[in-house]
Amino acid sequence: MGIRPRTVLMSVAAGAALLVSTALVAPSAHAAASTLGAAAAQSGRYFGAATNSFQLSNSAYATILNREFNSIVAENEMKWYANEPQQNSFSFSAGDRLVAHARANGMSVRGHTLLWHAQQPGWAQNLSGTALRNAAINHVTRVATHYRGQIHSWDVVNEAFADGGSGARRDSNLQRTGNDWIEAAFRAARAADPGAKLCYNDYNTDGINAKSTGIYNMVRDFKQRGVPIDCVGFQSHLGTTLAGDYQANLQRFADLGVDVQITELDVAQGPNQASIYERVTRACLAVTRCTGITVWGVWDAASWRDDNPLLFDGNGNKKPAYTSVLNALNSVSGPNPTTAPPTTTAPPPGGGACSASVSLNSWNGGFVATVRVTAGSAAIRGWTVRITLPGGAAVTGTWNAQASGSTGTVSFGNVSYNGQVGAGGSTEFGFQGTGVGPSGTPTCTAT
Ligand code: 9MR
Repeated sequence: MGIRPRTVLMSVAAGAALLVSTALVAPSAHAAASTLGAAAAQSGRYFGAATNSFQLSNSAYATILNREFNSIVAENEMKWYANEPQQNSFSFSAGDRLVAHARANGMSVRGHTLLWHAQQPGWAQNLSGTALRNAAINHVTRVATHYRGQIHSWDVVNEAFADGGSGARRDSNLQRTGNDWIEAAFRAARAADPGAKLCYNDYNTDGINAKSTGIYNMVRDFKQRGVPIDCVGFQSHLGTTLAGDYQANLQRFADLGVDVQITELDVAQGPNQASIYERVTRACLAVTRCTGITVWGVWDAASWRDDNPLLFDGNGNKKPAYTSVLNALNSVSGPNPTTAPPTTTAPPPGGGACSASVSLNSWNGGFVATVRVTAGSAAIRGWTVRITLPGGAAVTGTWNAQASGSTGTVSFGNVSYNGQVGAGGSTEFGFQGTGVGPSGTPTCTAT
């Protein structure tokens, strides 16, 4: 990314800032708003900042946060390591303080983040397979349930795609539980909090490139198969240039039928800082479904980067970038973004049909079977697959399904997060065994 994380405390260079006088754009339908949140609200959008609960007790900081922003996101305190430090033992107090602060000050809350390969608690880092999948879905369910009704948008899954030209998923312990881990997380989040918008969030997606296209293809697939996704977050940790197709990239996602949000904006200090901030703001305003912008911190002293990338300096002074954002927000009074709450999809009617196919990876004395369950022309609510093993073979482990029996004909039923399959859609489970793997055609019964 060309971005240097903060490694040392920087002393703030005062006095050197060049104050550029920016021509005020005459607002047409309304008087210019004097804060970022109020200016964004003129077109129905929010303008937010990442924060940490300990920062709220710094009064200079809190004054700016409360005056300028009408949305907050936890920079760290709603991450897995923070709110489930021991398995099934939850610690919500820091996140709760942020939510209470937001409510008291009329701000909405972005939730960041339910599942991510980084900042996992140690116990989760040590899990794999079914145990990790179950723990991850339990985490999504418990956290989204705790905050039910209080979160505007959840980053359900963060940074699951690889950098570089592959456009593929990133390898991680979560990815190794099966490619359907992301959709399982979105389904669990929807069930737990039907009122929150559910987002996929990533970085290095600030233009049309291999990574953003990989995500685009996933979102298109989710929309086609009815996986509940409402929004895509573009982190926008930016350097000294901005891709010319930044807005076009937002628009192509919006055209898939999801909202888009700028979720972690910060821009390297330098001659282009103010103009890049302005262009990002204008790009969001120009995309009807771009519903809000969040900067990744209030002032430079609090940034994770050491190149002063935020809108306020360490003394709380407004930088030229602040003025460029405010003026851009004030220059546009519409169009309003889509504000309708996400549609809660009723469970599909039962009674559809399904089929199953097995692919085997065998060796002398054992095998791994991957089973694909495919719904027929109607959606299904649940499934049971029966597979007959040859004499002497036995199932020793199963993931993404509940096995009953281990020898002869074994039944595999769906688990909570993968029973619903849209018409024509499919899901996978797997099992490992000793002996020779199955060779016949499995039967599939839909419920
Ligand atoms: O700003 C966050 C920093 O305080 C943490 O140390 C870091 C840990 O990985 O995470 C930072 O926030 C990241 C965010 O959660 C996801 N996108 C990238 C952000 C910057 O690294």
